Amino acid sequence: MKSGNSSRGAVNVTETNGVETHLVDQQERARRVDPELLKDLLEKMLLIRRFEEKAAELYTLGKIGGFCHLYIGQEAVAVGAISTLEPEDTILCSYRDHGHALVRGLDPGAIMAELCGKQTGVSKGKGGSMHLFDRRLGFLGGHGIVGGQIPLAAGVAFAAKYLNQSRVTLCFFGEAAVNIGSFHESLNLAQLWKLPVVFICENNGFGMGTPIEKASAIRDLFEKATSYDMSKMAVDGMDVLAVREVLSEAVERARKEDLPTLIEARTYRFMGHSMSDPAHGTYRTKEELAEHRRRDPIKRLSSTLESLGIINQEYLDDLDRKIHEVVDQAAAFADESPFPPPEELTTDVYLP
Ligand SMILES: Cc1ncc(C[n+]2csc(CCOP(=O)(O)OP(=O)(O)O)c2C)c(N)n1
Repeated sequence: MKSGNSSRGAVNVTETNGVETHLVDQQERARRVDPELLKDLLEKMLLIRRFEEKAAELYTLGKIGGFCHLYIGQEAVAVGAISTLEPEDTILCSYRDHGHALVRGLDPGAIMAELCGKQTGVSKGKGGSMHLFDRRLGFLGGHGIVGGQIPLAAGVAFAAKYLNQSRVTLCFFGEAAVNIGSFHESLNLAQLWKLPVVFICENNGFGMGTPIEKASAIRDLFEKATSYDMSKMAVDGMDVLAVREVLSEAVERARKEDLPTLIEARTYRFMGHSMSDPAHGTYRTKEELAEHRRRDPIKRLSSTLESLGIINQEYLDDLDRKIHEVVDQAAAFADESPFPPPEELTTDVYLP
């Protein structure tokens, strides 16, 4: 497996029927990381979880309308990956974008206001859940077209190289996007033109209700990079520290050598595809869902940190209380904010 040469970031995997087993467990990884950073990673994952629980509540109350795709279960991917970036770097992702936006530092109140269609939202209430955006923070969406962000990310990386800027682009997408033609066109050009971009496939096993086995001729999606002679890695997407290690290596390769990487983060979504689907749906059993919930990335990191004596139950309770307050304030801000006025109906939107 081509994965770069760093023993620190490379994933030690034994391939058994396409399923990887990590040889280094999370405790060992944690010992190599500053305890303050470990606590920060935990806080960010918990913020996403609590924010989305609140979003689900507001959706049920009819305060959020339209599409709303929750990220619950996948938090370790966005948190681990984005924790490796510098402020000048850029991020593009799919419509399942609340977590990525929160980690990048977009204001929780402005995100919640966007979900509620309010004028104070990050996209002035006109983008909604799928189109979070903040150019100043290098957060270039939130994209509703499956795979649509992949060629855009290649273009953003091309611009960085062309302008001689030391700027890395992270591009997140679901596993259903790897069968889109522009995924292949983008990977080909990214390697051919040596672009500073990291492609992160968040393989949560399902494209809406279609399991990956029914949509892809191969199981190891990271192998798709082989066609383009691109570096590639698979990682346990439920382990925030494993994700961080792999991303550190890929981001460094992009920044120092102008070389792209394809990463497959194996994760799982605990909720339905969107708010309009029940959590387990008809395409998976309650038992399967329960089994994956045992891999919960937040519980995993908090257990690791407790076992290392870095945090205790009191710390966790305080943290949770603090995050609940942030999320409640975000919801109140969204609720109190006005809807865009009628005269704004045609501004900032594409009119054919
Ligand atoms: C080009 C295109 N085709 C179909 C759709 C409808 N659609 C929305 S989400 C989705 C599934 C995508 O699954 P995946 O890429 O694995 O991401 P996930 O939802 O699992 O995060 C589909 C088919 C779309 N938005 N865009």
